[in-house]
Amino acid sequence: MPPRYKFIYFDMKGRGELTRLIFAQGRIEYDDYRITRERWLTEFKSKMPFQQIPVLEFDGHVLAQSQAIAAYAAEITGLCGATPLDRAKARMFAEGAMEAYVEGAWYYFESDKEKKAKLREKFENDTLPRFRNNVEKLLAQNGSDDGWLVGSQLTYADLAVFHFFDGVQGLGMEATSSDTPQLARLLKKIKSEPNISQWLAKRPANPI
Ligand SMILES: N[C@@H](CCC(=O)N[C@@H](CS)C(=O)NCC(=O)O)C(=O)O
Repeated sequence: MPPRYKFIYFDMKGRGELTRLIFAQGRIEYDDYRITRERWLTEFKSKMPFQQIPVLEFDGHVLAQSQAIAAYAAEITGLCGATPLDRAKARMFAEGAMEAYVEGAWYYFESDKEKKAKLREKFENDTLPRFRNNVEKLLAQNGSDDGWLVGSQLTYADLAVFHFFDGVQGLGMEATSSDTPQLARLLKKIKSEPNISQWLAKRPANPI
């Protein structure tokens, strides 16, 4: 019997959606347990390993830190990369994508008008084009016939990059540009993976 996974996070994509995408692609059944801020503070926060979420619980284990959870989910679904080097590269993309994503989230959640405008400027004119161009370059460097980021098959690196650009669109910005055709192809391919497209159709609608 496979373990019963319980994935605890807020009702948003944020630091949780990469694991949800990996579970979707790997057809792993899990409890997508979304909590309100109020429940977080009153019932959950003090009990979590680092007083943060996401957290994955199964078989009496409690796993925290979004990157560790995503790497574990990728491991059990065969999406982590074929060799130690590929696994390190996949992790490189997952961490890079999340670092860039978080900058977009800071902009999204900022309530002070002036600070928000500055954060948007930085994200839209620096973080986003830089990450986009870097991914395009790294796709060419990998040279996979099928256009994957690491090795010759889909890994969670592709899902991590997809998650970042999905968030970009959630912020009302253009994901790709005319200078990034390989990236545009990659995002389209991921969107049309049957397991992913099923998840995208049924997941709660949150911008980021
Ligand atoms: N390094 C951690 C950061 C986790 C984190 O910042 N989680 C936020 C939500 S995205 C959180 O738990 N916020 C509520 C709080 O800190 O009280 C990870 O990647 O999981």
